[in-house]
Amino acid sequence: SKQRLLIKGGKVVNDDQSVEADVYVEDGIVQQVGPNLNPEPPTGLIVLDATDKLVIPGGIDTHTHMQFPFMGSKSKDDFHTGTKAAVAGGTTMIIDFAVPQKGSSLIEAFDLWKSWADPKVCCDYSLHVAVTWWSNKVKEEMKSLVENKGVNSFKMFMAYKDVYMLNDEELYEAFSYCRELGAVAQVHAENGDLIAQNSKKLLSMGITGPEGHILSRPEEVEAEATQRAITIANAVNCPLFVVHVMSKSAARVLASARREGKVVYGETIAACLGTDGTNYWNKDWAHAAAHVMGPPLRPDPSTPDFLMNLLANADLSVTATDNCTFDICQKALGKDDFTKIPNGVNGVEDRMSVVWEKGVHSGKMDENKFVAVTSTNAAKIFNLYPKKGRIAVGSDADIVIWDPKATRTISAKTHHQANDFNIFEGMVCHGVCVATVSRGKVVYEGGVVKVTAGEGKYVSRPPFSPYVYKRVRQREKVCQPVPVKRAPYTGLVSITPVAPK
Ligand code: DUC
Ligand code: ZN
Ligand code: ZN
Ligand code: ZN
Repeated sequence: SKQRLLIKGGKVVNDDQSVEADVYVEDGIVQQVGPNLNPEPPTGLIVLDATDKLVIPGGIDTHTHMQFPFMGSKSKDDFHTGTKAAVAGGTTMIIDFAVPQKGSSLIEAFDLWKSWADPKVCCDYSLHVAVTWWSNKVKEEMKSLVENKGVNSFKMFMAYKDVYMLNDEELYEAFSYCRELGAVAQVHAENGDLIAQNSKKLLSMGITGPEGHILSRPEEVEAEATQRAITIANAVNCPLFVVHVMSKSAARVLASARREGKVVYGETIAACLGTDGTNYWNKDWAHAAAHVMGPPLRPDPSTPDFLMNLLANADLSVTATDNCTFDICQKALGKDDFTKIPNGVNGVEDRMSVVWEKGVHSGKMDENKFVAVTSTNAAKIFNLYPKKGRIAVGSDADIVIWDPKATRTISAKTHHQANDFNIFEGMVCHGVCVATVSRGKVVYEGGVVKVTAGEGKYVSRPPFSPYVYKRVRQREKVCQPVPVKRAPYTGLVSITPVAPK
């Protein structure tokens, strides 16, 4: 479009520096960043005043499930309401998941998800693809998705037994092939066999409520799978991205692997930064069930602070949401059996404010780190950078004007999401999105969303992200076992083997 936009008087914040500067946008692309810009001609120029505000790269949510057919239901926010809510909260790109059933085509799943998203999205999006079974056909399809569809990340589930779960041999093969393709292997790290056994036992004891969900999936179920995924990925030198790191135990496992130099990245989600698993014992069933997601939120109330500290020191890299909303009626599918409560919570609208409140307002991180964990790191890992994740000449004009002083109280009564519950209900957040620009168009301003369904675009992501693969190759050089020709054995010749009698 020929729309021209000037963002005046703000402080431009990237992950590495902040500068007082105006930003001039044309054709959806940042054209100039600098002080006192006066683009010609002045007529037909839309001016946004950013005085006393921060001008930040739009948020990237690396983990959503819009209109996801899951656990006998379909998540309530579709690609329209979901992306509307995203831009209202300062997120300008989501990466959702195409999830094929076991035995079915990955490419068909990708095409199906894309056909759902394209007519509805109000901001840019991309798609990870799940590998839920293993065969030569799956390999061929992964290759084709990388080469022809712009997919550079595949998600493997270690949970959801019989539905999506892979065993260790399949994980090994999938990770190994991701390495060959230059993709990033993502993993949902929970021990699915253990969850199934624990659930059976709890149900037989008569524990059917939402607390059964957390009792069946204690922290070590997540930590063990996280360790196993790291071990398998490291064996084949595949970069690993652990989605939704939810517990202190799993985060510790991931952090120590990173400190050993392994190429692993951790994503945590707004839900476990802004609330916790004590909600599973709420006496209102609907309230407790609304918090059911996999992995579960943790009852240890020190978890949110712990995870935020790890984001601040780069042991964790990315904040996302796992946005997968179900309303109370959908959740009620599991009223007599916690294993049937559709798993999922909200977050896509509130993530930026929750991270600002718990991260920056609390003093744990600065504004640059905030940009890193809400946008830039994701852009680098998934090879979108510097088109996304940065405000610089030539970058896409996905920009948010952020008021660090304003406050907002989160509520289902005022949110833009389609479901009837908000897990952050009543939370007061400093840090408010006042305007959102998507590809150079103002899509949110002064509390009003001004979007057109289908205006967002699918974004291709080429393989071999330099940010990730530079490290993979360095490590390959250092850590590959080099076959050494050893001297012939001595001694063995003089021994006569004796079989047991
Ligand atoms: N966990 C959820 O809570 N929802 C969707 C899928 C998942 O892994
Ligand atoms: Zn998951
Ligand atoms: Zn998910
Ligand atoms: Zn506060």
